[in-house]
Amino acid sequence: MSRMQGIELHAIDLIKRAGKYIRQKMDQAYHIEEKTNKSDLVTEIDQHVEDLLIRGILDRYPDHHVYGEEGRIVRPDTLEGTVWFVDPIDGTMNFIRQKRLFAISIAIMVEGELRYGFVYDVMADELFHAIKGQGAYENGIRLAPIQERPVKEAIICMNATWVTANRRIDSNLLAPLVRDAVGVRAVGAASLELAWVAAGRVDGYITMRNMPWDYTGGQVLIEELGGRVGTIEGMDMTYLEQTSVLAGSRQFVEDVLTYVKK
Ligand code: 2AM
Ligand code: CA
Repeated sequence: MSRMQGIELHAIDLIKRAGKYIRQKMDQAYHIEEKTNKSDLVTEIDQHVEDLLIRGILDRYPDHHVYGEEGRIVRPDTLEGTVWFVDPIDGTMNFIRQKRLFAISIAIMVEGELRYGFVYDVMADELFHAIKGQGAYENGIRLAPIQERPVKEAIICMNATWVTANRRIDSNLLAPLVRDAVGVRAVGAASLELAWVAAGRVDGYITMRNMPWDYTGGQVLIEELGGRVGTIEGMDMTYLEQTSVLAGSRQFVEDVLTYVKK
């Protein structure tokens, strides 16, 4: 077996072990800190899980790079070589307040191409994973291609922030989506919302503020199932900075772009 053939199993093993650690620690007292604002939180569990994942990756692949949310290792500033995008707990607010609906998200990029994506719903014990060109799976069962749906037939995952006054987009542009869609939901964990698009539980995900560790795991899942992931301006991702995210079937994404470009 070549070094890269085992990478999927290695990633899954690390994710499952990290999930077990989180479930063991989550009912004990832990320290919580605010990062940029009151909704951007980190706990010592996020930090320790990122440390566990980094160690597990670099022990086996010392020449790989890790782009992690909690900055426990210097982030690469290019996409050269093999880059692991790691979010140890996506949906930290849910983790702290709801004790569910948070995920471990990992994506592996090789020479600029996203090849592997993993999103693990820790409390539901649901692992979504995809390998480019080899299918996308929910707990080992192959997922069907994403159904094409226009906005008028879609359930959209979107936080209400973006239809109230905000710094990133004119709220009048996104409000008509809420009016026209079949329903709107907000889970509070970007990677899970993207995994749910892949699994056909919802039809699209829109946010104005994600980082690469939030969306890359889910991006691999969605693209492998024929869907699209890009920015709200209709551009491709550039992966090293904060970005908007518009994800769903080709038809959903094209339809949303007609609302936003009005
Ligand atoms: P996190 O819990 O890993 O921070 C909440 O709406 C979603 O947005 C979560 O996926 C959350 O990820 C992410 N998020 C929260 N604050 C963010 C920020 N300042 N920049 C980018 N993503 C953020
Ligand atoms: Ca996180």
